Amino acid sequence: MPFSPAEIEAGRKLFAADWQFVAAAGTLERLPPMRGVEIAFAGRSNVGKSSLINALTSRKALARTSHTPGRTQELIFFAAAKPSDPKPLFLVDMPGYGYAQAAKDKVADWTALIHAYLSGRANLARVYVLIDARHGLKDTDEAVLETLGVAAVSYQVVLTKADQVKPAALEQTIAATAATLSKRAAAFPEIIATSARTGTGLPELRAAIARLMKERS
Ligand SMILES: Nc1nc2c(ncn2[C@@H]2O[C@H](COP(=O)(O)OP(=O)(O)OP(=O)(O)O)[C@@H](O)[C@H]2O)c(=O)[nH]1
Ligand SMILES: [Mg+2]
Repeated sequence: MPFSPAEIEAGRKLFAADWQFVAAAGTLERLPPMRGVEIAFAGRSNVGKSSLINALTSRKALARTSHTPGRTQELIFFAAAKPSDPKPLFLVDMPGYGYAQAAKDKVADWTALIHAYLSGRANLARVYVLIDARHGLKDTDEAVLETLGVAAVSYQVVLTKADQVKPAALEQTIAATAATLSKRAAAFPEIIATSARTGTGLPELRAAIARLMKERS
């Protein structure tokens, strides 16, 4: 899905807005009303979800990040401050899954919340499933892909921390991940490799989201 210069520019513009915190929900009951278009960022704990949202929106600390896993503990909703927009775009930062060190009941609560949100949100237009470029797909990722597939929610895999691997290894991980995804109908076949640190892949990811918004308008 190569992007035209016009699409790259549309992505840049979409994300040049003034992004703001809107809501946080630690339980399903506290979710904000369904409105506009939501795009969620899911992935294992510490994969770089919050960092990617900050990089996409060019905000250093919009989403809270940490080098220790388990930083994001609620579903966090962000929106561009454009009050007149009839179909606003919301970015949703999710708690991480697969965090072995956290208390068992907390992990169970987060996992239940993640799966319930991902399978029951009518205005969830796409999920970006983040995978660490150093590690590739894990079993806990497959469980999330399964949930998304059953719920027929379209999703795309984004590799994170691409700055931490050599180009040849990155190509290998992309190929192996694409092979696994080819069996999954709800998965986008293309994989975007990103780095929140260097900015690799960010213009393409912004353009992909702008394309989705255009399709939805
Ligand atoms: N080298 C490198 N480090 C990154 C990148 N993105 C995130 N990190 C680091 O990875 C760690 C975790 O980042 P977060 O953005 O907090 O990860 P998260 O997925 O939101 O984690 P939880 O909220 O705990 O699930 C931090 O130390 C970041 O600095 C990247 O592109 N490159
Ligand atoms: Mg986080």
